[in-house]
Amino acid sequence: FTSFLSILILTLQLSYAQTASRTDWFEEARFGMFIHWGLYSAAEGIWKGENLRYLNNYAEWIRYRNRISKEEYGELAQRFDWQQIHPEEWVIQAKKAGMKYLIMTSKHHDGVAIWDTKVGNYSLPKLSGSNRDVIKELAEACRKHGMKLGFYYSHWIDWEHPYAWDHNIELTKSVTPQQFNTYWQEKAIPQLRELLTNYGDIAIMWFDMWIPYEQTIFKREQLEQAVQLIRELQPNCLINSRLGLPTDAEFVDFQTLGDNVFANEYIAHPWETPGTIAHSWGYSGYEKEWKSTSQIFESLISNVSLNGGLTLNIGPRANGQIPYESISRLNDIGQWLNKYGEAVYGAKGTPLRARNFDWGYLTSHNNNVYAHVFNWPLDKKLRITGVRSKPKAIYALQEKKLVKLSFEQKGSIIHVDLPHTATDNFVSLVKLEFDKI
Ligand code: FHN
Repeated sequence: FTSFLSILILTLQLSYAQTASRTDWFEEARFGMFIHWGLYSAAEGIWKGENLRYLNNYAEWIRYRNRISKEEYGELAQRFDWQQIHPEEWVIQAKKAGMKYLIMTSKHHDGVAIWDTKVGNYSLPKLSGSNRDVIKELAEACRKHGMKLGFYYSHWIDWEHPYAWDHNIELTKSVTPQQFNTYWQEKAIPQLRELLTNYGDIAIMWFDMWIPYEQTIFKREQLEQAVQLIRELQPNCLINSRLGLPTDAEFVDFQTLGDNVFANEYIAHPWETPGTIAHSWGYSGYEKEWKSTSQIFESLISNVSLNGGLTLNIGPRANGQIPYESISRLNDIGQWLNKYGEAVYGAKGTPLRARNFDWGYLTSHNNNVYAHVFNWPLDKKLRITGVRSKPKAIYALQEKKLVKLSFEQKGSIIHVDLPHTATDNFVSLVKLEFDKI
């Protein structure tokens, strides 16, 4: 029995060590790009002249919300301007934003494969007659620019296949487990195999189901079949929690929170929030609800302060163009990260557990704590509570310079004397150096 126990402990340690090493790069990255781009991008939120942009009938859900036939929906493929479509531009923009990974919708709920799939004919290359494999081009560009590549795959909802789950706009709502398994074995698993075989190293498989698998038609062994395929073909590929398996399952590498949901407490295992810059994910025409750069940046910093990250979405148009409002925000954030990335990349929350300051958030990296000051205190005194040890020194970061600051500490409260004006017109950083935190 003793030898069995020691083998079991060793096995668990090895699997934990492997999982731990598998996610190291993800916890270093903290910031990645999500891209929603597909047939829906050509609708631009309008169907047959009706502007649907504010009715939640937008973008990637436009076919379902408007009960559009498969044939009519497929005609959108003729609107793509292939001369203008250069996926490398998306990768370059992600790099400029300081992003370290890129997750591309390979097949969304509409069931249209973006790559040149051999599983059926319902793919953008075939529907458009372009024979362009954007996934192949994207994979090549990611390798060229050192960007990790992941795929979003809608494994549960597929409006093209007669036996995929629910939301079937042309068929009965009820699909039997046997029928669903036909979809799973004939379309989903073979397509996953193509994505995991034909495009080089895949860093993330990002699935999209918002409820535990037990509440759906899935059987656990079907999901474990997908995990086994991923582990076999791409051993270092991370799997997110929206596959549907329990977050604490050994198969789940990181937790995906709700859309645009930002944590309010520290989460020990790796996690991220998928977030939008605009209202919708796919391009749905001109939008009035663009988040500000500081709103987006606060989401990133708030998540990093609680040990998480942000996967920020863009929705390019059917000519590949990224909306200007997205580019401007991504470039602002990228410029800041280029100067002060040490406070984000590989950073975590702090043992100070200090939260909800009126001026901003704390992150920590090695033995440094970074105060991200969104609201420069009018009295030029930065008050940090919950500090259990004494900092060796405190600096304001200005571009790449360190400006030493005076401070006083009473018990666990530190008052830092700040420079007269903020050190950065965006988010200012104060760095506290400790011997150990
Ligand atoms: O229904 C999808 C939606 O279109 C989008 O892809 C988001 C991204 O997280 N996921 C689902 C809604 O949560």
